[in-house]
Amino acid sequence: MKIIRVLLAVIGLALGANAQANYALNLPVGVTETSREIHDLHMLILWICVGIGVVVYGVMVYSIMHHRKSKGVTPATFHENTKLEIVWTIIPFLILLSMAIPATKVMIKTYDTSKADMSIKVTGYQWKWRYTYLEEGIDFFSALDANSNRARQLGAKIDPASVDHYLLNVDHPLVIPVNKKIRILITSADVIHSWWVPEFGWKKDAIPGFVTDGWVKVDKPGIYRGQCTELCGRDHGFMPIVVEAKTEEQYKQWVAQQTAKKEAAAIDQGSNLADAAVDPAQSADVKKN
Ligand SMILES: [Cu+2]
Repeated sequence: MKIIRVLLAVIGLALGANAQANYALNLPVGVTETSREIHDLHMLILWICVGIGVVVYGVMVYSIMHHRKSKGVTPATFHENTKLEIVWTIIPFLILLSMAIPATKVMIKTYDTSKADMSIKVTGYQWKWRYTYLEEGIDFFSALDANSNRARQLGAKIDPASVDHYLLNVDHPLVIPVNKKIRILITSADVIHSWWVPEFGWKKDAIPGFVTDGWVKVDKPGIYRGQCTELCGRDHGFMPIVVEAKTEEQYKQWVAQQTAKKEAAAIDQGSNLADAAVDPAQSADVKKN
């Protein structure tokens, strides 16, 4: 009866896990068209495998039960049955075909980064991400947020459970508009990293000297979290990814804010340079040096 207790415990765990929002046994459905297609493909292949399992184990168990020696059954002695061999070659071939065709279709679609509305370059660093918006000229680093960073320090007397999205929050999230095809170019400035947001359905390695690409078209606004998923050194576990999908209107406002900030910073720097140029004390210092 121990086995029944173990089985019940496993079922209980599975049900309990399902109740928790951030942990599920199955592949997430995700928030993009391709992530949903990948999920459907996963379910289709799972059910095909379940079907094969039921048939194969069914035949096996039936044969063991009904053709056993104790019942006085004697083994058949035939050799090479051409008809049977053709059948058991054709059936698996058809099954493989029924999985390969939809899988290839989805794969071709996920790799097709053409006709994108905009492009963002993602560069992995030890241990943060850099996002460069190729059209808008926005460029910033995205690192672990200060609260998580404080709580993770050795000897920090902060309960990680008290930190909002512990180790899954950043200072500057990647902001994208919804319903736009965004081409994401991924590379690295040092070692191999990997950019992964589970809700998008794919992940891509960030390789120094190479640019890999993928695309997303998110259909509902929200915050989607991910992590670096290629062991990249000491702080690999501390370079999360946060993507904020905004409506087009909100996205435009965000771009305007970022551009204004950048211009203000440029003017600031420009006036500092101008000040330095006209400041006689400073120019005298420069001459002395
Ligand atoms: Cu990493």
